[in-house]
Amino acid sequence: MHVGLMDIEQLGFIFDLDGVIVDTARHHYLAWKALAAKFGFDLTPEFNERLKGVDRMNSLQIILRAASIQMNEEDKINLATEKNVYYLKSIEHLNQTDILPGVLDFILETKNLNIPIALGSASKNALHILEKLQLLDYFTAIVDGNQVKESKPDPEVFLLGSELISIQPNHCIVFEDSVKGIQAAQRAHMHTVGIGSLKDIGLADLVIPDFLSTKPMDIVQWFNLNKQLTNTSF
Ligand code: B16
Ligand code: MG
Repeated sequence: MHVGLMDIEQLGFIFDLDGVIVDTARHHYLAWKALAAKFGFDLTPEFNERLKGVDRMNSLQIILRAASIQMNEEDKINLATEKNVYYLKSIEHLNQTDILPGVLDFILETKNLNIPIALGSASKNALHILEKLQLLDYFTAIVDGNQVKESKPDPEVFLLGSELISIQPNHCIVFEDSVKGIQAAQRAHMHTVGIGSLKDIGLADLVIPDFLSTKPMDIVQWFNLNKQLTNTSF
């Protein structure tokens, strides 16, 4: 299929961070699990799927509700801070070798195609993590948990990303590992690529297991094919 330069220039890629670029999703899980164990709640991997992509305070709220625990605001803030201290300690030695397989090449090739790249993460630690991974320079725009009021599945984080890279939402492709993140992107009228298994992330428009066997050009061609098939404002 022929893909014209104009087609590429109209697209923008928006990456989630935790679970897409780096496996910090596992560290978030272990930190919450340790905290929940303190009040006798067994936080399983299945339950953890509900926390992925959700900001810190809302994640705590979901756990407390499931454990039937009521708490005042001050105690909640202290618990969330405790979780973050645990989390930051566990990612202390994070470095460029922790970037998930295929991601660095995918980002480099995206840059070579002149497709603008934004980050759309719920994390307030995103800048710190991108710095550790030495990835900061590749992003045209970075939107994280410090800039938005609403947590995914609200579309705010992705809409701001699209605005900052000056690409209209329906020409943005979001790479996400969480159900809440895919819902946020869909509410923003963006196209979604789920990273993971069909079982966990099947509501995405396209699901890939990782970035090893997919190239940015494959995504551009997928976008153009869908545009032709649906003949809409895709
Ligand atoms: P923090 P993402 C999200 O990042 C994580 O998926 C979620 O598990 C975490 O609670 C949230 O960030 C907040 O992170 O405590 O570092 O501010 O997946 O949107 O990049
Ligand atoms: Mg994620």
